Amino acid sequence: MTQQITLALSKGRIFEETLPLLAAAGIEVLEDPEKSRKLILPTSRPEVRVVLVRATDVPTYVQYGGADLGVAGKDSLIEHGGQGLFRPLDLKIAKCRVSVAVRADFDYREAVTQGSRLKVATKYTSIARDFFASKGVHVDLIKLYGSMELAPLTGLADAIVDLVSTGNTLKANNLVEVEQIMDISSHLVVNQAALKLKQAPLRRIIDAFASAVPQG
Ligand code: PRT
Ligand code: MG
Repeated sequence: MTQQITLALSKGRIFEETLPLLAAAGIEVLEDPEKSRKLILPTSRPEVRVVLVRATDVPTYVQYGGADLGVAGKDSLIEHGGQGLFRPLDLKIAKCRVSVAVRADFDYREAVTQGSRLKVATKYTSIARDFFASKGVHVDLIKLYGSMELAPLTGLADAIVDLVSTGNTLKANNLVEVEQIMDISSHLVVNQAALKLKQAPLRRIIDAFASAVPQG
C-alpha cells in the first residue's frame, strides 16, 4: 500500500524556492498557486500532495498532522514554539534577517542608554521579548499582524521588530535598521508521529532535499 504524503507550503517565496528541492526529489507540482484557487495541489507523484497554508500556519499544520511535512521560516518556527516538530534540515531558502528599525529621526541609542521604556510593534513577539530581555531593555510590546512599518510613522510605536531582506521597504518608509537580531532561513519540518509511520517515503524526500541544499 502506498502511503499518502501531504506537504504544507505557503504561497509566494517559500513555494517558489521549494520547487527546485521538490524537483530533486522527483516531484513536480502540477498547478500554479498564483493561477489556481485550489488549496490542495496534485503533484506528478500520485501519493504526494501539496497543501497551501499561511506561512505562520505551516508549523501548526505539521504539528497536528494536517500535513506530514512542511517548509517554514525560522521566524514562524520560533513564534510557534516547535512542539511536535522534527526539524531535520535548514533549506537555506527565503533568507532574510529579523531586525529592529526606528524612524530616521529617532535616537535609538540614546533611548537605550537612558533606560527609557520602548514601545515596540511587531508580529514577532517571542523573538522581540527575548531579544530586549537579553539586552536588559524594558519594552511594551504591541502585537501587529501586518504592515509594521506604519507603526513608528503614526506614533503607535518607537520601534519595530520585522523581517528585512533588501532593506528597500524600510528605506521607502524613512526607517533605519538599528539592530540585527538574527539571520532567518526556511527549514524543513516533519510531524514526529508521521516520521515513524511513514518513515520510508518521508526519508526519501528528506534525503533528496538534503542533497539539493547548497553546502556551507
Ligand atoms: O504575507 P503573509 O502575511 O501571508 O505571511 P508572511 O509574511 O508570513 O509570509 P511570506 O510568504 O511573505 O513570507 C514567508 C517567509 O519568507 C517568512 O516567514 C520569512 O521566513 C521569509 N522571508 C524572507 C520574508 C522575507 N524574506 C521578506 N522580505 N518574509 C517577509 N519579508 C517581508 C518583510 O516582512 C518586509 O515587509 O518583506 C519586507 C521587507 O523586504 P525588503 O526586501 O524590502 O527588505
Ligand atoms: Mg508577507
